[in-house]
Amino acid sequence: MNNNINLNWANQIANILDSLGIKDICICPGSRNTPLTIAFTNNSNFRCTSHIDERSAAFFALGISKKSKIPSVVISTSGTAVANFFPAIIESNLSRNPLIVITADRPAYLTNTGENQTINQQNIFGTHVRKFQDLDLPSNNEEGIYDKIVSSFNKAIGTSKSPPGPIHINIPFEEPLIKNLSNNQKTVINEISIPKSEKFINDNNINIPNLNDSIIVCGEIKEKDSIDHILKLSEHLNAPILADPTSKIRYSNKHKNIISNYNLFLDRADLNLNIIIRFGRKPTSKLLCNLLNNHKNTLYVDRYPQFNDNTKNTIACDIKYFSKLAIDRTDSNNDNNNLNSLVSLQRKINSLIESIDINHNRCEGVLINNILDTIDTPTNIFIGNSMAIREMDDLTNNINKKINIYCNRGASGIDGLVSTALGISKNSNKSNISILGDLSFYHDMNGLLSTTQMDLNIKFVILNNNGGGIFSKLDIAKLNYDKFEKFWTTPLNLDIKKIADLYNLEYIEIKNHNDLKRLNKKNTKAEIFDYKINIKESIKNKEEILTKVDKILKD
Ligand SMILES: Cc1ncc(C[n+]2csc(CCOP(=O)(O)OP(=O)(O)O)c2C)c(N)n1
Repeated sequence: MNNNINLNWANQIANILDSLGIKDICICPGSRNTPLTIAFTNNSNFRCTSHIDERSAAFFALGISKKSKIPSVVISTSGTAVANFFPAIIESNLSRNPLIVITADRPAYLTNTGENQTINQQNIFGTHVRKFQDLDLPSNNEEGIYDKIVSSFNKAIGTSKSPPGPIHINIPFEEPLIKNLSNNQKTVINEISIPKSEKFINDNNINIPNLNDSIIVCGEIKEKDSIDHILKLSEHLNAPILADPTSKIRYSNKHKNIISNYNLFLDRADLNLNIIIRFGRKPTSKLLCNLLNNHKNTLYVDRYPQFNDNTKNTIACDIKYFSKLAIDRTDSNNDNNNLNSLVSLQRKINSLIESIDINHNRCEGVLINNILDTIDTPTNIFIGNSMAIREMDDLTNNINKKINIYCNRGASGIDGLVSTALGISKNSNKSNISILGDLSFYHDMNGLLSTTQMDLNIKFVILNNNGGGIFSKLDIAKLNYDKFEKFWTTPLNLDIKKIADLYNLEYIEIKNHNDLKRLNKKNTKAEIFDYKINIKESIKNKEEILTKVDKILKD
């Protein structure tokens, strides 16, 4: 038998993935994955990084894929290591980002025998992956591997029926795992043509309904090139665009039709809606989601409108294709009063939102708006969940900057956010800023180790309200329950400066508006900006803003 059968097998897998254009490989330490680790690290076409914590590793890989749209790979040993990939797999699935998870395994005959570090890894991620592919034990017959890897890869990048997402390839290895480092088998990949992946094709026979008296709602949209088409459609229909922070439209195009602060006034707008045209995932604003759910005629346009969405009236189509067709096939709608109604409300409060700064009103949303004002270079912003995204939604203006926005809103976990942001900053020549709550930051503190191992140009801005500030806005907070703090807010009482010291990172406390200028300073190292804020004070200050908004809207 060939001495290096495991390594040859692993090399073949690595070569196939190389030929498919994969570049980034996140590898977690272990014994069973030794042949894989050698095969991938020995191939100079790959950028391999090492990660101790599998949960962080998978989110880091997800972050890379989010930006590049090319699947990145995360590799682990067998056992509970595998299970630590689960949160990132769920996020990758629901946020439609490609991810390839490769797990080493013990031979199947050892499952349920009490053997060390042996668990049942078959289909462990269930319906959360687009495909589970188990490989046979390594042998000299490598023929089958090629089809299995390529068909799995095609599921990861998306097909005509399902969006991009995670796939799981499980690879059992027998001992001895490795005998020497030499690869004694020539790879044959170059002689095999790589099949074209299945492409999504827009249907020319789409039926465009009556789009008069409409509004356009944009949730998280990934394709930047849709934005101009949405603006043109909005102009054609005189339809206001209610743009979620994650829509890529709110901060990259200043336009009179874009409404940014609807969450503050949507319930006061005088709307006469025939139809709501919806692009992207459901928006952050509860008010807006309620409108979408309650309106009889919401049209959802998306390549995969049935994926994790309950909207009944749908068109399966690219946004830009639909927009072009809609402009061609409908008359312009000059008397759409919904535009006037929302634009006049938005205009009334614009100067208030523009004028508030953290020197005069300390709260999370004002800080985020001030950050957006301050940024003067092309920037990737990764926005965290909980208050970060909600306050961003409430209190940020429509601006025109080179900002690309990212988030983990697939399942809205507060886990893995540090690592996802770090993954986005990898291979990036832009500025990178990640705005996270202190609990979210703590939750993935392990991920920070990567900042000591690679040049990652990223600035973390911590909304440090000492625990889950969002819970102070819940009904339970008003009931004076004496265990509220311990079981909901869960204050950390940690000194973030010491976390920065642990990882040898720059620490800056944001005391006033002037401190934000430092966000424009180039640095190849990660930095932590600590915005300390008392949650009670923050809630009071936000209420002050809402009272002013009320007054302005009534005048
Ligand atoms: C993995 C995970 N665990 C728990 C939750 C529930 N949860 C939602 S928000 C939140 C608190 C977040 O606190 P922080 O990150 O400090 O943000 P803040 O609410 O203060 O803005 C928690 C625990 C979650 N979304 N994800």
